[in-house]
Amino acid sequence: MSELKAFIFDVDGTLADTEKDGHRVAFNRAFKEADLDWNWSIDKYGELLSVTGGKERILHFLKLDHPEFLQQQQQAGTLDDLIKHLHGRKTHFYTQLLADGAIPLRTGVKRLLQEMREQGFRLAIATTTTPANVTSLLESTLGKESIDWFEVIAAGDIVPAKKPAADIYDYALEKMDLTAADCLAFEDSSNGIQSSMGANLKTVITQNHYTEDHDFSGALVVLDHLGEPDEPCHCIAGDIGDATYISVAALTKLFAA
Ligand code: XBP
Ligand code: MG
Repeated sequence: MSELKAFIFDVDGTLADTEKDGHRVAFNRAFKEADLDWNWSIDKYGELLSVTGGKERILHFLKLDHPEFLQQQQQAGTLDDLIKHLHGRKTHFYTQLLADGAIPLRTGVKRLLQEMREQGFRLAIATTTTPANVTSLLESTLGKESIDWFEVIAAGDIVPAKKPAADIYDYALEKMDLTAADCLAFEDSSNGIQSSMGANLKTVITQNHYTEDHDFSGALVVLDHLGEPDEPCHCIAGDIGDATYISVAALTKLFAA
């Protein structure tokens, strides 16, 4: 029987609802600064989220909506530099938004992280986003010292293939010298659960506005959020018994089921 030793968290959509009012706004600011008349609406961005990674998402958008512009950039040999520049400026605007406190943690995240630490569980992060975005989110919501709560912050380009590939979770497990059987993952999207389950990790889903219609087959449980004692969570799939919020005790029970 495996023993639960560690929790591995996705970031965007899981620790915080960062996409609609964070990343999307930052992309649009970067496009405006570059005098590009691209503006990603909430719905458009929801479609583009099917591709993980900001640089990959810009390329996907150009292929879909601006093939001529894309071809011009490719022929001029300037495409990679343009995407890297736009993404770098987007990251600047995004980390500025975080520093201004624009994006809070999702319900239950701070409480559960503190409970996990008090009970001696090991913590890690496995995300597609850029490392600077992770440290900025942690600093702005939990304080600078919270970066050290996570033994491994596996993020962005550190692995060759982004989610839904399992690379980022395999990398985190390897760095922690743990097997998937020792851990539980937290995710919010279909790309995310494909990645975590691709690494054979049992996975808890907290869905959000962009992912509520995603396929979460195989998840241990699908929730609207992690809940608080005074703010019950709701089980969309799976079973948390009579628990009304996610605690370490509830997770241990789910893990052993
Ligand atoms: C979400 C992503 C990221 C962010 C944007 O990552 O796919 O690409 O949308 O961040 P996860 P970057 O859910 O794995 O945390 O622009 O830095 O990629
Ligand atoms: Mg996510």
